[in-house]
Amino acid sequence: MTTATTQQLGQIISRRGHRLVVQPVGEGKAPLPPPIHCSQRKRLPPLVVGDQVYWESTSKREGVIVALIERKSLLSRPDPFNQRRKPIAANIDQIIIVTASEPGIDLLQIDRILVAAAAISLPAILLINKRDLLSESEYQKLQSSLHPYQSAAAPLLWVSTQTEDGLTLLQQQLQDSVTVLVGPSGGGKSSIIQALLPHQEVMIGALSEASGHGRHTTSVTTLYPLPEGGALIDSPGIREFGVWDIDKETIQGGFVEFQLYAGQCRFSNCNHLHEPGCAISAAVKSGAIARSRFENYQNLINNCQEKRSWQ
Ligand SMILES: Nc1nc2c(ncn2[C@@H]2O[C@H](COP(=O)(O)OP(=O)(O)OP(=O)(O)O)[C@@H](O)[C@H]2O)c(=O)[nH]1
Ligand SMILES: [Mg+2]
Ligand SMILES: [Zn+2]
Repeated sequence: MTTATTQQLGQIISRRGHRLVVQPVGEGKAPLPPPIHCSQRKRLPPLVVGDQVYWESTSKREGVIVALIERKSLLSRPDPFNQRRKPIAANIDQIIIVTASEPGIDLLQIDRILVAAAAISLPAILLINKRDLLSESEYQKLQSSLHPYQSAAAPLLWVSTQTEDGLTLLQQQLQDSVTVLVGPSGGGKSSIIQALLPHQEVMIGALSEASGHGRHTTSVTTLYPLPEGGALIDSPGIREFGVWDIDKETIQGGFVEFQLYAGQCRFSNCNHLHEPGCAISAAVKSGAIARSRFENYQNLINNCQEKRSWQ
């Protein structure tokens, strides 16, 4: 018996501490084999949900991961408690930012996630959930504050898991792609997955009565395969999606509408802060670039590490 013949292909579908759950690859249209609980060989880097791996069986439902197949993409965020980035998920094709009027729509947080997505060249979709909670006038108001996204940064989807509004459109965006859902706790990431996959058991939490804020119901990132191909990845709600370790060019990459003005500022190294002859500032004044996006851009630039070294 050689080692090579006992190695099998699989994908990590959840991780809790050092316990990794691997979904072995199925055969054709046959139902998927049961998941295997695995440890990993020490020489491998920390593994995350979405990783494609080779594993070897050690007992009936247990195994050890022996090799990692090269990742197509890795979404991570800086960890405020240490200097390294915290990996979230691998081999993703797109990011859906899920947010809702409860617990509140934070445009700066959306822009931070858009920067993080652009930094790894992943397309993002902005999903506003809980459409059912909005009156017509609230909906109109929100639509106008989100207009800059729809016209520039990311397609916008309005969804309600309660009335099932927008779910068909959403489904069309998901086919054959691995999609990670990110956003604040209580926005409805898990509810959306549950609505799309009614036979799965997904943990959904009630908003805390007192604060109206989420309670961090999902604590483990989990991958759910879609029956038609592709997968959805549920992630724990984020309080802070920092981009302070990202450089100026990468932040600018998250503001796609600025690219139209590339090379038009008086200074070639213009930071678009307060420099004279800045084409971006002029576009904001004329209304071609949304002031809310510009202010968020300035906020991110003023807080990034690189800025500290300019001063
Ligand atoms: N009114 C309304 N409530 C919704 C909708 N979708 C989800 N909810 C409620 O919002 C609350 C939070 O939903 P979750 O799906 O747990 O939110 P989450 O984003 O997964 O939260 P974390 O796991 O903490 O990150 C639950 O009480 C849901 O029932 C919706 O379309 N309309
Ligand atoms: Mg959740
Ligand atoms: Zn400029």
